[in-house]
This record gives sequence, structure tokens and C-alpha cells, in this order.
Amino acid sequence: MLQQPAITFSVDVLKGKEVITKSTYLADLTNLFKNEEARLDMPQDQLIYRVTLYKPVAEGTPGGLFFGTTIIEPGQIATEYFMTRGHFHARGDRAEYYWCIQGEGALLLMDRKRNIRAERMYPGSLHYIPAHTAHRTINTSTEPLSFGACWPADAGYDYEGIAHHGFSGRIFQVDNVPQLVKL
Ligand code: M6P
Ligand code: ZN
Repeated sequence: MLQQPAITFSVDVLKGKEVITKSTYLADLTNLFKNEEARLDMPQDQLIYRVTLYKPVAEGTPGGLFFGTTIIEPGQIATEYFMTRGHFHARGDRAEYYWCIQGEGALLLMDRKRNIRAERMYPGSLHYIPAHTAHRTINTSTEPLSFGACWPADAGYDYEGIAHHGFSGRIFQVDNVPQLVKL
């Protein structure tokens, strides 16, 4: 007899008893977007992104893996697209995979020297996030962007490295197309 899997995934969310859901609203993203006044002028209960997570082992377990899906709503603050907070890993030498499931977007990658680049995300695109590289995803279309992620259980999050200086580039809509503007 084959066992039923504990978790299943679809185009948007994970399903199963042990799935954790985390929602991030506009109110949670103080000073993340370039135009903070424009952010404050918008409804603060606007959902920006939702993550569903499966953690089959405890946080910090060496050799363990976590799995998640993220859905970013379409929208902009002034000309800057809705995006995730972005992070380095607390254990800087830990890498991660992202792959796009639905929608169109950009993956912003910045190393510790603040060199920045952006990869285009579209259904089927696969992205290797190297060690010591901050990562943020941006929904550049008018539909929800959904992507999968898999990362080491002992990677952890370093949001502080981003909170102080931000990324060294942003994705804006310029002449109707997404453009990476380096700072
Ligand atoms: C992906 C993974 C998660 C991360 C999420 C949202 O699903 O990288 O670990 O939490 O994106 O990104 P952030 O934590 O930067 O808001
Ligand atoms: Zn990560």
C-alpha cells in the first residue's frame, strides 16, 4: 500500500495538515518602497504577498530542507512594483532554488559587495540563488506571480542587512516595461 503524501502543491499554495501560511500586508512594509508617502496613501490592509511553507524538520536542522510557495499580488506603489521584503541567509553560505510557476516577475540578486542583477521570472524559469546573495522577488505583471522555493533548514533569515541599506537597485515600470534602476 502506498502512503498519501503529507503535502501537495498546486499553482498557488501548498495543502496539508502541517502547512504554515504567512501573509504580508502593506502596513508591514514600512520604508521598503522608494516612495514611502505613496505607500502611506494606500490602504494599509492591502495584501502584498502570501507564503505557504512546509517545514518537515525543525528550524536549524543541518541537512534538512524547507519548501515554500509565494504569491505576490499585482500592483505598484508609484511606479515601483509590489515585491517581497528580501533577505540574506543568517548562515550566509546557504543557497536556495526558486522556480516560477505562474505570472511574470523579476528576481533581484545582490552580493555582499552590493553588486546587483535581476533575472526574469516566467512559468518554468529556474533560479539558483548562490550563497552570500540577498534575494527579493518582484511581480512585474498585472496577474499574481507565484513561485516555488526550496532552501536548507539551517539557512535562517538576515533581514537586517537589507533593512539598513536596502538593495542597491530597484525595479520600476519605465515606459510600460520593468527596468532595473541601479542606485
Ligand atoms: C520564499 C522563500 C522564503 C521567504 C519568502 C518571502 O518563499 O525564500 O524563505 O520567506 O520567499 O521572502 P521574504 O522572507 O524575503 O519576505
Ligand atoms: Zn532565502
